[in-house]
Amino acid sequence: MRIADAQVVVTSPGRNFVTLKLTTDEGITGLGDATLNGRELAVVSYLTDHVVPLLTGLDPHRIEDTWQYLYRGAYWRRGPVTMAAIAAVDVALWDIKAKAAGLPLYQLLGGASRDRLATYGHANGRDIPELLDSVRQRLAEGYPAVRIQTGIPGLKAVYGVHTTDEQGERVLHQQIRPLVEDWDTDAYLRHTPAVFEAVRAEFGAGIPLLHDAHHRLTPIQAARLGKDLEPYRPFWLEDCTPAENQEALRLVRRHTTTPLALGEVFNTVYDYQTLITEQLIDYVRSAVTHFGGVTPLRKLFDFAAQYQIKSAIHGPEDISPVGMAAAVHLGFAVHNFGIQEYSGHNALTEEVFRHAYTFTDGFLHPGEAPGIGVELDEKLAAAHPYEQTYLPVNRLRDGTVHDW
Ligand code: CS2
Ligand code: MG
Repeated sequence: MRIADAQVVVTSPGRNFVTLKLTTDEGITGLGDATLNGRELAVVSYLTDHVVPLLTGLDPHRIEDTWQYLYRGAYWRRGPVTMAAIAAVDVALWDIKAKAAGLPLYQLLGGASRDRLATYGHANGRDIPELLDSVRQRLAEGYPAVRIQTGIPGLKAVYGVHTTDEQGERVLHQQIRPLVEDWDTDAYLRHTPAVFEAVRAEFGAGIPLLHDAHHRLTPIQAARLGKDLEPYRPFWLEDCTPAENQEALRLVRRHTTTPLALGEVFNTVYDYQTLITEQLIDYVRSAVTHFGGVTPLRKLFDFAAQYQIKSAIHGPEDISPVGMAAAVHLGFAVHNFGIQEYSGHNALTEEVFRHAYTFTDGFLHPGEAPGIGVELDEKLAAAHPYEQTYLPVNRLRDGTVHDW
């Protein structure tokens, strides 16, 4: 068998997605997600201009070799654009191989290690009463765990809380320039324990509560928050401090027993090396799409398992159903599965990407369709072309740019 064709499909059924579609000379197709939120066209070019010309004629069964060829052959290694492009090829090849075997992908990854995948959903509110309603909705949908994010008194717009326009419509991203959100760390540090207090008072001690600090704290501020949240026993505190300097987590770890999750912006194992070997975190967050595919992410999970660290694959709505399907197959097979983030997608996206994975009462199952189990409706995809969007930018009260 040989790769006969490679297409990059860009579509925006409510938000932008980039998908690679490979077709073999025997007519088997494979899909891979290459979506990098806010920088989608960079990956489109990397694939179209530099990778697709190399794929035709290759043996699709040589997944590891193709991965190494694209990683080492580029000379310029790592980074989100490169690894998203390589991820799309990797997942599409796994899709082809599993389809050729007539098996769902998880069967090629060692088979099922569980019956279903526990997920967590996003609950948010501009204030605490609105958050409590949102938690109630997620629990009613069956989510076994909930991430809680709120607005901060005195701040206009904050990560994780839907920004709405004058008509109350959710503003996702500015089309022309990034939305500017505001930030005040001290206000956030004072407010967040009160949020946990209110949710615990309303829903009790039994619900796993997660929170995403979204890279906004210094290590000592992260230590402070981790410690202040201990009485509420969070399931985890995510991205508590920017971790390009992995040693920063040593300081946080010294001060708090709150479990730490990190790494959705990481794209190779080297980003995690100290964090894992010194057990500075408890969950690794990279998505299949941003980490170079199933091949390297499986290796990361096996490395992390030696240090009792678990998977928690990134799964917001900007990971397409193709990327989500790959995540569900991998999470179903690995032993050290932790939890799967799942925000779901809007109805139109579900029509463009028909998938075999199911979400039932808070749990995911990959389904038994051969491959990753996703079909792309190219005609419907073409009817919703790319729209320029940016992720928001954060500024402090004095105007200084801050991590968003
Ligand atoms: C967030 C993401 O889901 C999360 O944990 O950090 O929603 C993140 O903000 C987006 O993926 C950025 O595109
Ligand atoms: Mg996050």
